[in-house]
Formats: sequence, C-alpha cells, structure tokens
Amino acid sequence: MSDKTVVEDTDASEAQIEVHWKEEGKIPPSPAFVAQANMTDTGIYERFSLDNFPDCFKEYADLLTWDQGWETTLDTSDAPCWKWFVGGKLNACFNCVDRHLDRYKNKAALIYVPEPEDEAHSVITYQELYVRVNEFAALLRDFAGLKAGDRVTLHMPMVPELPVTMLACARLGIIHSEVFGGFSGQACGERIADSGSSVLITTDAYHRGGKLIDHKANADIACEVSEKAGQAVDKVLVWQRYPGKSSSPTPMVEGRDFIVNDVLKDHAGQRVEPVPMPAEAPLFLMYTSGTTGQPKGCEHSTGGYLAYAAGTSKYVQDIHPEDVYWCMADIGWITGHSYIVYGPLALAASSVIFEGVPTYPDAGRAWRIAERLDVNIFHTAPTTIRMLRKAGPDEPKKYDYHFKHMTTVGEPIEPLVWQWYYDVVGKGEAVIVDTYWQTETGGFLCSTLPALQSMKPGSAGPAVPGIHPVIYDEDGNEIPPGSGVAGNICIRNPWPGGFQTIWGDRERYVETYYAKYCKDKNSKDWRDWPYLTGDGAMEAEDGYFRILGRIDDVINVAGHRLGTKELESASLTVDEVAEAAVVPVVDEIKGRVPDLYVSLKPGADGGEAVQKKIVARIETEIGKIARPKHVYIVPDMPKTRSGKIMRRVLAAISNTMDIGDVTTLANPDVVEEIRVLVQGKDKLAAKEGPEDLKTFGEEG
Ligand code: 6R9
Repeated sequence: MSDKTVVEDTDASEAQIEVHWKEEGKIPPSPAFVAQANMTDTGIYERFSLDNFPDCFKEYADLLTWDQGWETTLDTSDAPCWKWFVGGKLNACFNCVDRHLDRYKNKAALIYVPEPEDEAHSVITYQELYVRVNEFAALLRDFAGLKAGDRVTLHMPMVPELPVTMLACARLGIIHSEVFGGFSGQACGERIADSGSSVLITTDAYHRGGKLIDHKANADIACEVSEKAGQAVDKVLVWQRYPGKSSSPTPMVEGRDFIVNDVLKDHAGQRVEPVPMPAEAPLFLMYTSGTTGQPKGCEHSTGGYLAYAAGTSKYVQDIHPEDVYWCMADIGWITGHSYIVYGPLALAASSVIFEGVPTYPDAGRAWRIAERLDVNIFHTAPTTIRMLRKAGPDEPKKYDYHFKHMTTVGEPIEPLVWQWYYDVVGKGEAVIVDTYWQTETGGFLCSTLPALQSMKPGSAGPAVPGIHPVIYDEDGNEIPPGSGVAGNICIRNPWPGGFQTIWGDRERYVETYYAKYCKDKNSKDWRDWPYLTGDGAMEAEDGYFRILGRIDDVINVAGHRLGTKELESASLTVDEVAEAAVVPVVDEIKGRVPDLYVSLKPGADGGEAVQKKIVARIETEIGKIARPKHVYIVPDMPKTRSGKIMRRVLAAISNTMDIGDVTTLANPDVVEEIRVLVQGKDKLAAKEGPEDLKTFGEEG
C-alpha cells in the first residue's frame, strides 16, 4: 500500500468525535474479477440518485417474480413506517425455489457440511428443496394449523432443516422468528412470548466444537418462560439431527412435542400452493442481538426485503448461479437470513451451510471445506478472521482453494487484520467488500461495488446504490466529508430492505430510530425522517465511510471524544496482540479514561514489556490523551454468540459495577476470570456507577 496520508488532528468540538486513524491506500480489483462481475456500469449511482428516488428501486424489485404488480412504489402515509411496492403481491418461497426449477432443478441449492469430518457433506438440489419445503409446509398447515399472518418461533442451529422451515413458512405467509440456536431457553422463551407464537420449531441436537449438544432441553425451558409471560406453546416440532434416531436425552412431552420426521410421513409427496402475499406483509421477525433490555423484534417485509436482499446479493456479493458461495455466519442472525438464505436463493445460487466452528478440530478446517467444495465466494466477520489469524496464520497457504470475492461484516475491521485477510486468506486474488449494515436495515448500507471501486482497508466504502447517508453532530449539524471528524451516521431516505417497525412497539421504533433528528413529527414526507443508525462514522473526502462502532462506545476523555475502535486498532499493531477491547473507567480528573483489555496470540509472552509496548504504541498512534489507565492481559474476551466483544461487561468490571446477566454469552466463564484479575479474589460490592456507563457498549 502506498500513498498513506495522515488525517490532521482537528480541533473537534464536544459534539463531534475526534478521529486519529490514518487513511489507508486503495487497492483496485483485479481485471479478472471485473471481467466477470455482475455490475460494471458506473451509471448505477446516477440511476439510484435521490432525483430518481423511490422509483429507482424497481430495478431490484424486477429481479423477482410478482403475482401482481405494485401501484405505489413507496407509501409514506404511516411515516416513519415505510411501505414498499404497495398493491403488489408475491411469494418469497416461490421466488427462492419454484421459479428456479425449469433451469436449475438438478443444481445444488444448499450444500450442507456437518461438523464431524467423517460425515460426508450433502447436496440439496433445487428439486429436492422444493419437495422438502412443500411437505413441511403441508405439515405446518394441516398438522400445526398455521396460516398466513401467524407467528412461529424457530430455535434451530445450522442444519439444512432451518432454511427448509423458513421457506415453508414463507410459502404460507407464516411469519417466522428464528432465535439463534446458541441462545438459551430463557432468551428463546422471551422471544416466543413477545412474538405471540403458539408453535416452536426446534432440533434435538447438533454438533459444535466437538460436542453433540442437547438442544431439545432448551425447548422445555423456553415453553416454561413463555407460558409464565402469558403465551402458551401448544406444539413443539422437533427435527432430528439424525432422522429416525433421538440424539437428545431430554424426554418428549406427551401431546405437546412431536418428532417432525415421524409426522412428515403423513405428508409425503404433498404439494402446497404458494400463497401470494402483499408486498408489505411481514416475512419474518429478527430480534436484535442485545443481551440486556427487552429484545426488539425487527419486522421485515416480503417484497421490499426480498428485492433488497436479491439486489445487493447480485451486485455487492457478485453471486452468479454457477458460483459456490459460502457465508460462514449463522442463519440465526440477519446476515444468515439475507445472505445465506433469501438473497442467494432468490438468485439461484449454491449456498454452503456449515454446522460447526471454523477452528475445530484445527485451524485448517475452513480451508479444507473451501478446497473440497471449490468455494469461490467467502463471507465472514472480523471476529472470525481474527480468530483464524490467531489460530493458524499460515494455514490458508496449505490448501488449494481460490476465492474471487470475500466479505467482512459485523464490526469495523482493523487495517492490519484486513491485510491478512487480503494477502493470506484471499491469496491476493480476491476482492474484499466491507459491508456495513444492521439487523434493522435488512441489507447493506455501505460497501464498495467490487468491480467499480477500489478497496480501502478499514473503510466500509461508499454508500451502496440508493442509500444516501448523512453524518450529523450532536446538535444536528451536517459534518461535511473530508473534515476529519466523525458524528452520528444517519440515512436520509427509506430503502426497501429497511424494517417496517418493532413488533408490537411502534412507539419504541419511532423513539429509537427517528426521534433524534426528526424535523417534523407530523410529517408524511420521508425527507423529514432521517434514520438514526446509532453508529459513529466519518466520511473521507473520497466518499468512503469509516464506521467507528456504536456511538455509545465513544469515550469522552477530558472533553475529547475518542472512538474505542481506533485505540483497539493501535493495540493490534503490536505483534503479540490478538484481540483488544477498550472501555471507559471513571477518573476523577479526566472524567473518563480508557481501560484496555487484550488477549495475546498463542505463545506470546504476556509480561510487563508487552504492556509497555502497547501503551507506547497508543501514545504514538493516537496521542497521550488516549493513554490507557490499565492494560489487562486476559485469556479471552467476553463475547456474544455472534462473536461481538461485550464491552459492557468489561466496563462493569473496570468500574466495579453490576455485571448483569452474562448467561447468553458464548463464554460466560471467562467473565469471572477477568473479574478476579481486575478486582482481586474477593468480590467487591458493586457500585451504582454513572448513567453513561450503564449503557456503554450495549448492543441495540
Ligand atoms: C449485519 C450486522 C449491527 C452493528 C452496526 C455496527 C456494526 C456491522 C459493520 C459494522 C463496522 C462494518 N457493524 N457491520 N461496523 N463495519 N462492516 O452485523 O447486524 O448484528 O444488527 O449489528 O454492527 O455497529 O450498527 P447487527
């Protein structure tokens, strides 16, 4: 990378966030990638300009097959609950399955890779998917008594029965609400109650990290929790990990629990007509990943959502039907819904589903899968990239796979980690898209279009076509591009992928996402309702956005608002460091100062020397103002099941505050280890702590 320029330190006001991160050089896509890309027409940005809004999105809607055309592209009459393609009717399952049968019935729709390596992968063709979805839809309708508009909760791990279940629901217009399989029975029960589901669909067991996990046990807890909250579950449908054989010691509850594989026999060979649904009918609910507070059920639409997932899959993911596409996210998150199931299948792609963890049994597993299946599009998150880099920095070289395209999603990626992804995982051949978006947004907000723009490590890139961001400071002033300061990134306009409301709580939807910068609460004009993402961001002169993380993750040191992410990024440039997390700790003089938590690469020496080295690096990269109060070397970071570092937990430990519920974390045990390291063996009495720290680092 050449032409590195340093953004001048600017004198930012209190309402702004200072940015000290260096600008990185740009890397163009290879001619070979450009030659085969789906989108090479620079005119697309003009077509999707605000002058052509909202009709420009017809281009995405036209990727779908409609039973009835729409009359109104964007209906704003219930602002800010936007409705797209009103009057139009379509079926999401038909669009992802039936319509591909003519050309692709014998092509892989899903390729399932079980975690145990001695279990062969299986291929589900479009024809096979069609049969399975129809039979299960018949079961949902005739056995479970479900119909369009009903909600059903799914609590399923990474098994092919999960997309089969989602698509069967979509076929009938049933609103599915998949709860990430790694979530507890308690978390699932709360979501069942919130969504008002009377049917729970689950799996008896699944493999993860070398263990066969009893998943059915969660269903019993979930039903109990939901019942207490006033929502009884009448039926629990249990898919078996190995059909015909129970893999869970948890008994079935007579009259409530049914083994899907048994009941399915009554529906063998049945076909169910796809129900044409209004475009604005909810397709699914996706609860946001916060570990505290009442979860928010984001309601996604049928027509707008599917059009947006398909359009962005085609142009940002560059999926062609002949590609082998592997997104390693879990289908239980929005990434899996949009970019494992709905987007790719709408395009007749072959989508890989992997049951296990990418570093089990060793750091080569992911690359063996890529080699065996000849995957050419790969999609994962920075947390996984860091983990793979930590566990086996040279592993990818040992395998003969070739990616044309790679994605990073979910968090800002440090330029250093980006470079490893590009050089080692991508072997210098693959383009990278850094896709910035949220559960709420249904699809991408910012990313390069890979054949049209160069990559810039650490930057998500410009807004994708049809998305028009604006960065406001705390007082609502627009921060111009290239000014070197950051603010709250908002989107000026609605787009078809955006959620329609929070299930059952419109007021919270308006309050959380629109109240801050709304120009007129009675207005029916979308221009008065910028969408608040809740993220801090900076726009460079070239229009690329750098996302600094949740605005709540900003630390105010003596009046300087520092993005935690850039401190973390500076720490990561120290060789020994594998992961870093920064949290604010109360300081009498400066108000807040950063506390730094780092985990080291295997074999690295965790002595005082490395702590000093990190502090020195932060001082040179950012300045003395950012000097951490402590540097704690920890065995691992507390993480959510989706791999996001729970800075809230670390902040509570640093400030001797109540740690709260950590049971839904991926690694709850590490929390106590860290607490002992920071506070000593005897548990200190929790302090009340200041208000801003209570919400620090909270997701959603
Ligand atoms: C898709 C997904 C949303 C939050 C979002 C932001 C962070 C996502 C990012 C990114 C920097 C990226 N985020 N993608 N930050 N660069 N490319 O992750 O949805 O789980 O709802 O999280 O994740 O802070 O607001 P979700």
